[in-house]
This record gives sequence, C-alpha cells and structure tokens, in this order.
Amino acid sequence: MTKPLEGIKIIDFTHVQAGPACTQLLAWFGADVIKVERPGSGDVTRNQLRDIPDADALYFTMLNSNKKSLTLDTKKPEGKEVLEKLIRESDVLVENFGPGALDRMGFSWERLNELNPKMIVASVKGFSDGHHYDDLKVYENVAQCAGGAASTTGFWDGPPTISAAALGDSNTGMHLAIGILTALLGRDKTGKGQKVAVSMQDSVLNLCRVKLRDQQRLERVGYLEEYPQYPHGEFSDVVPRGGNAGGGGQPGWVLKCKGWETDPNAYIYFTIQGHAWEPICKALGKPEWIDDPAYKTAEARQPHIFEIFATIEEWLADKTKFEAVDILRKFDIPCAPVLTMKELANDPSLRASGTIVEVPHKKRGTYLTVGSPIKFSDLKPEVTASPLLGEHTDEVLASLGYSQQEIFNLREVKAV
Ligand code: CAO
Repeated sequence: MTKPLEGIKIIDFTHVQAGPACTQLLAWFGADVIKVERPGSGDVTRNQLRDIPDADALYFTMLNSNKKSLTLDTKKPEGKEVLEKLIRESDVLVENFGPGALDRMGFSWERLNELNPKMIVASVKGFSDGHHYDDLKVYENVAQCAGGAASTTGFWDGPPTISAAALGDSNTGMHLAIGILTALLGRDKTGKGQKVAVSMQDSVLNLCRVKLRDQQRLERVGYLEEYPQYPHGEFSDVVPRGGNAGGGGQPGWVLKCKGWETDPNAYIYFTIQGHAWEPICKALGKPEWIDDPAYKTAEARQPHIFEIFATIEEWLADKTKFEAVDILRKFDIPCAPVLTMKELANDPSLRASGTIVEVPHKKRGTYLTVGSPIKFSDLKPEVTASPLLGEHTDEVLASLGYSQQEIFNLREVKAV
C-alpha cells in the first residue's frame, strides 16, 4: 500500500510531547521522519519515568513510533554541516525548542529559508510570536492554565484544575500537523516553503472555544443556564467552573452506578438531550414525567435538574455502569460508562480498530500504545517501534553521501 505522505522527508527536531506527537502522526501516514537527537542522551523522555532499567521509557516509545533516530550535536561545526545537508534535501523541519534556541544554534528561519526555500519550518512554542510571554518555556499544565482550560475545569468550590488529556502538548502537535499538511499543499501551488507556528496557549484556547462563548453570554445576560450555579447560585463576571455539567445546550452529569462506594469509576455520564425527554422517562420508568409541566421542557427541568439526576441515580443503584448503558442505548440516550485506562487497554473494539496496539520493541519486548485515531478507507497506519538512540545514524549519514571513514571521523569528534 502506498502511504499518502511517502516521499516527504521530515527533520524531527522535537522533544518531550508536543512536537513528537505531531511528527509521529506524520510518520504513521508515511513520511520519512528523522529524529535528530543529542549524542549520548537524546530526547529527555527516553529516561523519564522508566519502568524497565536501561530501556527507553514508555513516555518516549509511545510518542516516537515509526521514526528514525539520528544522533547529531548541532552545536558543533561538524554537526551543523550534517544538519545543513539534511536541510537541503528535506521537505519539513519540525521543532519545539525553548524560545530562541534554534536561532542560537545558527538556524534562524531566514537561514533555513536560504538553505532550502522549499522547506516548511514548523514550530511549537508556549506562546505565539510577539506575545508578552513569548520568552517563556512552557509545559503541558502551564499551557492549560494560560489557555483558559484550568480556570474553567473542576468544581466551583475547588481550585482551577488540570485535565489529564494533553490539551497543551499532543493537542498542539495535532494543530501543527494540520498546519504542516496545509503548507505542503500550499507549496504544491507556489513552490515555496513557509514558516508554520502554533502556540500551546492558542491550541488550548481553541479547544476552550465554548468557554469564550459563555464569557460573552455571561456578560450579556448575567447568568449561564446550563451551569449548576443556575438558578440558585451566584455568577461573577467570569465563566465559572461547572463541575461535570454538559458544555452544550443539554444538561448532563456523572452519575453513580452500582458499586460506586468501592469502585471510584462506577459511574456513567448521562445526558438529558431535550428531544430525548420522552425516551428518558420511559427508560427510567417515569412515564408520569413526560407531560408533567414541572418536567416537560428544558426550562422547567433546569431549576430542579439535580433532583432529576438524583432520581436517575436511584434507578442506577442496582445496575453496573455497563448494564445501565446497555439499557439506555436502546432508548437512544447519549451516555457512556466512565472507562478506566485498564478497561480501555483491554477493550476488544479498540484492539480491533487499531486504536490500541501492541508494538514489539527491541529492548522492551511488547508495549501498548495508542495507534492512529484517524481511520482511512485506503490506509491502515501500521505502528512500528520507536528507534533506539542513534539507531539510524549510519544509515542517514550514508544516504547523505558520507563515507564510512567520514562517519568514523564524525564519531571521533562526538558530532554524532
Ligand atoms: N545538539 C546540540 N544541542 C541541542 C540539541 C542537539 N541535537 N538539541 C537541543 N539542543 C540544545 C538547544 O539548542 C538548547 O540550547 P541553548 O538553550 O543553549 O540554546 C538546549 O538544548 C535546550 O533546549 P530547550 O530550551 O528546548 O530545552 P529545555 O529542557 O530547557 O526546555 C521545554 C524544555 C519543553 C520547556 C522547551 O523546549 C519549550 O518551552 N519548548 C517549547 C514549548 C513546548 O514544546 N513545550 C512542550 C513540551 S511537552 O510538555
């Protein structure tokens, strides 16, 4: 099978999560991704949170599959020379160094564009260029705070809360991948490369779009009717944390199921979709609610929505989260069990679809990872192991025309 990105050569100058998530995606789809890493140490995640001594950590293996690894000291003149050769024949360079690091290395956008005017240079930074915080280094949780996610996540009587989902890292990487693919299509038309930049703050904010919607609604009308604070609580002038409330026009909540006293994940998410009120009443054995004026409309239900949720919890008390969903799905009610990582890892549907995959690795044995969440009719992305540090150094150098002796010399000066 020919993969859509076959023939696209990418210099992967990324580390930790945001950048690697982007280049991994492009590698799954066929791009030749060469990860450039510092000799001796490599991407810091190779060593972070190791579970097997002397083997790359899962943090690294799960974000760097399908790539090659070239060790190169790009601060040494010999290393710079190799990088320049690689730049001349690559389509894309992706980086997520701290602000100014690439410039300090001698590879500013102007220099890169001079070396290869067709190359796309893609960057992740914490904040966008020119932002008053653009000198800051940024990790996931910092971005979640700066992008509006933390102030709007959690419960109203608790502090701002971080999501476990990588809204700052992998989400930014996904945005960058869209930018790179757009620039590649643009290059087909213009013949020119360009700079593509995505900030983690912007990417988080992009996912918090509905909260900016709510800020404007709040300023206009003074309340937000789908938040638990309505109608009995107080609103200030900023979007509050809404706990587990639904973010759209239909209320929802995380509800207890059988066993919640001992199992912290014995819950389902239940959504009261307006037009599904009748089936909900039927499912719950509450036909009298269907035409009761106190329950009939969303407006009528809202003031006592938590009493309704409490009644649903009574109905759930003798049902596991899976049994409950199996009943509710027959009534077309949007709901799901709260699934644990263990349940997801063993989910036969996710295994069958290739979303959870087992990958054989030279040093680790087999490990689990998340495969492509994007499914195609003509492409089934195959996930292969992440490279060992410098595993492809000789191969990449040889492809650039270096002889065995020259490679030996580069090793002698510790440039590779
Ligand atoms: N050869 C030689 N030097 C190399 C090299 C190589 N192959 N690869 C990297 N380096 C050097 C860089 O040039 C830089 O040197 P100077 O600071 O002396 O110019 C140095 O390594 C450190 O780079 P850094 O600033 O990127 O690394 P850090 O560990 O201090 O910061 C991070 C990490 C993530 C906070 C920072 O890179 C950052 O803010 N990146 C942008 C935002 C981002 O992507 N964050 C997401 C990370 S995932 O949570």
